Amino acid sequence: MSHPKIDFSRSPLVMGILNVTPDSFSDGGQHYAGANALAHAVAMIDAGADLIDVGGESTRPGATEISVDEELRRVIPIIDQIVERFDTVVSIDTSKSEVMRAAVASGASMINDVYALRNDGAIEVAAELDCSVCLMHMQGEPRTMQTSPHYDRLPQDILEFLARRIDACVAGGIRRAQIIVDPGFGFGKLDVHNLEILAKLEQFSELGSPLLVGLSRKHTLGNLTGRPVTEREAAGIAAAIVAVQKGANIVRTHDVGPTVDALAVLRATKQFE
Ligand code: 7PJ
Repeated sequence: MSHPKIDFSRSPLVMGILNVTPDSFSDGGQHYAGANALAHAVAMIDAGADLIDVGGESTRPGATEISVDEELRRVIPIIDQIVERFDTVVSIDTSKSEVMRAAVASGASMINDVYALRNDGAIEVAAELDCSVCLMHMQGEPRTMQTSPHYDRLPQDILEFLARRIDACVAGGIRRAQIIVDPGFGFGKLDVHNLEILAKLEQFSELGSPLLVGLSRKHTLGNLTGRPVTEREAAGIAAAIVAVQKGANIVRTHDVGPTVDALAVLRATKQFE
């Protein structure tokens, strides 16, 4: 398959979020309609996004589930349009194996699954497609995950989950080099959990896979700053810088331009360390 590969030699990479959902928590569905979605993708690519993560189903608590057909109607046209115009890596944010297959056929080269390929058929399809996969930790499931999350030890509980998922994926035929891991900030985690995981992020390097983090606009940043979802950009950039200094390779964000700028400063200082 001739889709662009993720170039980790240019790490840290910035992944721009493209929600094509009418009910996403962070942007209220403003990029939902076709022309708006493409314009937003173009703006993020112009701002320096290395990857675009296309998602058709909201995972926020209380979001309604949608059918495979509806998800395909949302994501496939925009993937086609991005791939036709740009070499930027397209990631498909889905947990459904049918959507994974169709998105990769359209030119996506990464699967970003908040269920870490735990749904039926997901590992088999990802192995067959031989594309990059992001395995994210989530405790519980989106509808109820924030009710009473509990951890015995952090970050060990999450490291153990991810290590088991890596093993299951490799046993299922996914090449280890294709695997990316993600602690899943906000997915079955209280503020204290998110902050402890961020503080101890270096430990994720023991998994031996590139690390993706997504803190952009999340509740913990709102609680730390007292700011609504539209005013969390600065907090998100600070969180991204902390994460990259502790080893994150990909930053998933709504605010691509400012994140790219902030990482340019960090990169410029790194050469003298
Ligand atoms: C994440 C995600 C994340 C990965 C969402 C939001 C909620 N995928 N999808 N990591 N979050 N890999 O964007 O606020 O943290 S949806």
